[in-house]
Amino acid sequence: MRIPGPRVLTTATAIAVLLVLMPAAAPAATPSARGELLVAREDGSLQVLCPGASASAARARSGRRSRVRFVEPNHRYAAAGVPQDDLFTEQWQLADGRVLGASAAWDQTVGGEVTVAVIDSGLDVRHPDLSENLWRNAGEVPGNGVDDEANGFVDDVHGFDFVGRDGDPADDNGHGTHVAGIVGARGGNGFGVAGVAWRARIMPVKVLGHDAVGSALTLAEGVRYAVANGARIINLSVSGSGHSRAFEEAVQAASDAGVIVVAAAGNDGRDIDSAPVYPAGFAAPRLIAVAATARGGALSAVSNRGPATVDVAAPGQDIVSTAAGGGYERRTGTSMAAPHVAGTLVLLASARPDLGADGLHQALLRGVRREGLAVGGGTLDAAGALRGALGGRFRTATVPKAATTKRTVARTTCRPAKTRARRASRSRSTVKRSTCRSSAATAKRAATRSRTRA
Ligand SMILES: [Ca+2]
Ligand SMILES: [Ca+2]
Ligand SMILES: [Ca+2]
Ligand SMILES: [Ca+2]
Repeated sequence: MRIPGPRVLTTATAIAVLLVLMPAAAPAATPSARGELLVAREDGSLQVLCPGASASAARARSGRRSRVRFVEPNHRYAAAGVPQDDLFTEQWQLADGRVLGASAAWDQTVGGEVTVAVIDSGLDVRHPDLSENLWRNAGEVPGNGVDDEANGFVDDVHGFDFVGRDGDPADDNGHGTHVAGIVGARGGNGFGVAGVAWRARIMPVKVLGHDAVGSALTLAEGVRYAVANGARIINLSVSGSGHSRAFEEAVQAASDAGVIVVAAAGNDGRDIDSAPVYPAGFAAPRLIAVAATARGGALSAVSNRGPATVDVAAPGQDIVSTAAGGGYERRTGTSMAAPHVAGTLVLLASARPDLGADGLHQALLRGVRREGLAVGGGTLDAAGALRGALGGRFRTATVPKAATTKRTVARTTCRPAKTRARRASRSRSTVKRSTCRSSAATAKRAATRSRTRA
């Protein structure tokens, strides 16, 4: 009499069961398997099936291989300090630890609820990678036409629009949405990009119109609104050569109130010490002017420079971030460099909540790397700033750097069937490291456009 052995599953049955058991694909709050299945066989081999692989195709590929023991979602496990956002590997300035030291910085903190005003063209408040990180005006009731908490602005639940003069700072250009994502797109949520700070509170203040141009009036009003409503950091990714006393007084008042103002140095490719641009050229002591670097660390060709005016340089070329309408896009310019500084200030403020504006400002500037660029301070280094601010409390990651690097490039696409079959025939018992690019990520990548902006 035959005693039945342990029950084995056919590939088809196992996959069918898994498809029923697996939750519907939705933006995951935790790292997900992204639809991949891991097939374990009786001979000890493991095989990854990409999303959409049919059971019959999988069977055909497996040929005479041994029977399936079990199938499960191909779960993800991250090294500390590496977000699982699926466009993270496209964020060269964060994925490469030599640029900002992002991974080492995130081993200290990923940033808490520090309010950053993004004074710009508005913000797509429904963007899934930003909506969780929005500043909310606690006393204001939306859409009732009443200034409920009496701050002088009606229905300003998520900031204010000084162009349309209403409580809806929707972004009709895209510039502000992109800048906001660099400061603080939600990190570690399994999709899109990671901001420098993962959980900042973004206060969108719309001062630029659909053409990304604003006036001294809207800019001065926007800065005063941000200060009055609790911003600790202001990002101003704008520049112009006309000097406005009203705008300068607003920036000076912000600085006097202990708010750090981060300003783009501008994209004219020239020295601004002799012919200044503003707000970068304003004299307020808590203003940080930021030039843009390209890959490799040199100043970007478009970036302004000037050791007397410009404080730091930060990445500003080919930066992938959030786009108005829910997608992602690449942009270049000092507008993209400034928010890296603003995000780093959020990390500093989260790691050292005892520090005031001057302490944060000094920690940021002391942490820079001197690399001979035509800026007064040096190149932004988030890890360096945190190391200085935390001293002996700076934690060194337990994960070896090599492993971290390997994990960040785990974006190998599902190879064409031919390649996979060839590899499978070569080695059966080793783990196939093939992973799959989700169809959503592929679509996003296709939609990622290249643009150069002011
Ligand atoms: Ca109000
Ligand atoms: Ca209201
Ligand atoms: Ca509006
Ligand atoms: Ca994200």
